[in-house]
Amino acid sequence: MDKTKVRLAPSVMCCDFFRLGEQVKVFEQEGIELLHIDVMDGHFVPNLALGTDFIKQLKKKTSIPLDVHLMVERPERILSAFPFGDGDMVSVHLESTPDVRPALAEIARRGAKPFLALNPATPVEKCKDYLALIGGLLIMGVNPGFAGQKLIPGTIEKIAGARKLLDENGRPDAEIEADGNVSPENAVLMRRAGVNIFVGGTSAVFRGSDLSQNIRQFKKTVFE
Ligand code: S6P
Ligand code: MG
Repeated sequence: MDKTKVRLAPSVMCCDFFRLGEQVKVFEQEGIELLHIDVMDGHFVPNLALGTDFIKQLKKKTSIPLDVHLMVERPERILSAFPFGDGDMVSVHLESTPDVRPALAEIARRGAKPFLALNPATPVEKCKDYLALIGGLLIMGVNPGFAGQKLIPGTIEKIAGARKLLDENGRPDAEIEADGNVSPENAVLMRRAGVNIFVGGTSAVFRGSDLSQNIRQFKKTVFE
């Protein structure tokens, strides 16, 4: 697979949990190649979401690779509880632990692609020391914790800065993922700035009731 292939990763937190199986089937039918899983611990972010048992069950039901977004304090302490492996992606936040290296190394050791996630207030330059250890950067366009927020001004410029940092430091192969208010309109600008993985939440995949139509429309507007 092209290392920086353009992909839409629906955010499972935004699914209708009473129709989860049906909605995952739609993702499979629409050729979705990544499912974004928000894990929240109530400490790193002021909310709780998706845990290890949920992810284990989901993995049994679908072969779509997972994109696990860990919004937890000290992720290195809890990584072993998560069922990720070859073909999956796992993001840890730079702000979530004093040293992010052990977590990134453990994710890679288990065959998944380590991503470094950045809160809106964290400058991209702070990633410089970790560029050799990552498969990509996850740039938050909103403060993590809740779906349905508005894009923080300056996010598009920050993405362009992240792309420049990666390219200038020998990592043109590294991916950039955008998370938070990734509407088709914002995603067009994000793509131009260097994003190749788009998290689809309430602004894209889950607006209205026709998920298939939303996915098709998003791909048509942003990918083509
Ligand atoms: C937010 C979380 C996200 C949301 C997604 C929702 O803390 O990390 O992945 O699920 O942002 O998308 P939207 O379009 O509602 O902002
Ligand atoms: Mg997320």
